[in-house]
Amino acid sequence: MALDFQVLGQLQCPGSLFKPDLGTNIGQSSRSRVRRPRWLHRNHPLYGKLMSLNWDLLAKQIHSCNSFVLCSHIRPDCDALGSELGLAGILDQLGKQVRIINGHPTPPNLAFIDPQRRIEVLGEHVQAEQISGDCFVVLDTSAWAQIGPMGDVLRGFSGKKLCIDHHVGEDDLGTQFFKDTQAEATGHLVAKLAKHLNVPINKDMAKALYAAIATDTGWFRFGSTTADTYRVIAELLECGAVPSEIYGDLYERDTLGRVRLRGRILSRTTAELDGQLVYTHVLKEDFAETGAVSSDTEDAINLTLAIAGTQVAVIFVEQLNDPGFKLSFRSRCAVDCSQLAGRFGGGGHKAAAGAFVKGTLDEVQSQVLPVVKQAIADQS
Ligand SMILES: [Mn+2]
Repeated sequence: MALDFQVLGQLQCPGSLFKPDLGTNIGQSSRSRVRRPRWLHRNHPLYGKLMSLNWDLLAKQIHSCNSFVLCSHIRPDCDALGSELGLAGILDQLGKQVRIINGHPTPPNLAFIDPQRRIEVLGEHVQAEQISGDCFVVLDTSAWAQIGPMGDVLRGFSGKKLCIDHHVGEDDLGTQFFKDTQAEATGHLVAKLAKHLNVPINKDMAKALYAAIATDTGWFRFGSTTADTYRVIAELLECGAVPSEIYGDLYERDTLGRVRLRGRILSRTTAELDGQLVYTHVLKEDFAETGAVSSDTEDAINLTLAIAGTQVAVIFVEQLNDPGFKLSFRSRCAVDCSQLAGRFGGGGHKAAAGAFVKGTLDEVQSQVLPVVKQAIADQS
């Protein structure tokens, strides 16, 4: 995963992967972490040799088990789902039994990644007490909070426990860690694992792993993208991944209503302070008039970030049930959105946050916009 929700992921994924150069932990347990010397940057010719995850140990662990339970994080994204499906494909070919069980369902817009619908949901397709196996593998997270309802299953699991991930930092999950925090996506690690195990990547696996890597790198534009990214992507193309199909499945499935709502949001965009502050709004009646639904406003604010010079963006979305507006803040500068949102009883992260304010559009805007303008003035 990149962060809590997709929007944040887009903004913060590279940052979360590149914490200060304090050394990175690779393979095995947290007790045997390998420290990366400062001179050994990712592009150094010796990097791959010296810092590679302990593939032999991981391969050995996999060979020693017969039945597997795979799980990833809540609010699963393409890297979570694609890594699970890729690893399941590897295990299938090794003749192992595999179940993929997540704490949260696959979002409908990502269902294309799992055409055989083999990903199960705890409490929906399977109950905790029905889950057993020789080996539990956590993918694309190392944090209890992100494992969600599957956490109790992991705690109570009596077999081997492994974690394959690329996130910096980890909780004591009671797993052996196989991590490469320089990797741009867990999907890349799974593709490498296939190589180490000498298992061919079939078309379905290639599609799942391509989607994992493409989305976690913001379609190959984040700072986490490397020459090695393109190398593994080239291999996935040779194994049958079709980028135009995957892109279409991900980004060309909007409803007419969503597109029309987007038109209204864009046409109402207002800029102030020489374009540093950009804001727009959605009214209750927009939903019925365009045919959009409330989730269609989810990433609308990011459209306004495309305008050159935008430092802070705010969207005011009138709520269907509460008499007021949901605010979303985005910052591309020193302005801290969590502080802005906090002024109105909300919260979030530095680059993205939200709040709810009661009142009409005029009332809400006249409360909120001066505070935002002041914050922009204070940081310059
Ligand atoms: Mn990821």
